[in-house]
Amino acid sequence: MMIKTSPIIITILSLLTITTITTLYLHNSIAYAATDAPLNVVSGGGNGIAPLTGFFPKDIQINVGQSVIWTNPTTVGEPHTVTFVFDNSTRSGVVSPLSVSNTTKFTPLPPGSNNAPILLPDKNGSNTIIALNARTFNPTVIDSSGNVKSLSPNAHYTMTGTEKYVNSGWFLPKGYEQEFPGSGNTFTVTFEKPGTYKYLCIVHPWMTGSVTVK
Ligand SMILES: [Cu+2]
Repeated sequence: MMIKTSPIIITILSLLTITTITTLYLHNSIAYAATDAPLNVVSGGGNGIAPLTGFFPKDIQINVGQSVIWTNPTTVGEPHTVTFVFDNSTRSGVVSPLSVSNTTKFTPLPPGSNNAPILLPDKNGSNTIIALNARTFNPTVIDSSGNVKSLSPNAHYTMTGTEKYVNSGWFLPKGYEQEFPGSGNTFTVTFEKPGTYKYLCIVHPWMTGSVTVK
């Protein structure tokens, strides 16, 4: 005897399959990882008329040793950052004042501020200084001793939990990476220490999210 499956049953079965392969489940608005596979957090999205400025999901919970991958699916070149500021004295914006005591030595004006000038070649081959903070553009880590390390675009960083500052740099949708110096299109962090790690986007400071590591 042949059993005929109705289209409705097929639809229900497909929905069940989709549900089982989803790696997140929601509880009290926190998205939990159902497996130890890397978790994707969407940064921004939308288009040039209505770009989205948020992280989706905003708050996630993962396991020790698990990785989070941030990507930017916007259809125009709208940049975002994933920036962890653990020591508030390292916080500074895209545009930051710097004083120059001689031709080479730049000193951040706010005490302890995490500033560095951007140098671009001008038409004579000399450097022109722009008062933008390179450490908001470029992937940067400041460790517990204050040592600054620049990472490559699309960096995969392992967070020890002792850092003062960890920044993805500006990351853009695929194909738009060349619009800003130091930009990539993804940022990955592996979390090795339990705790709650809050972050923001420097370009849109109201974009915030958190990673809770258990
Ligand atoms: Cu943003």
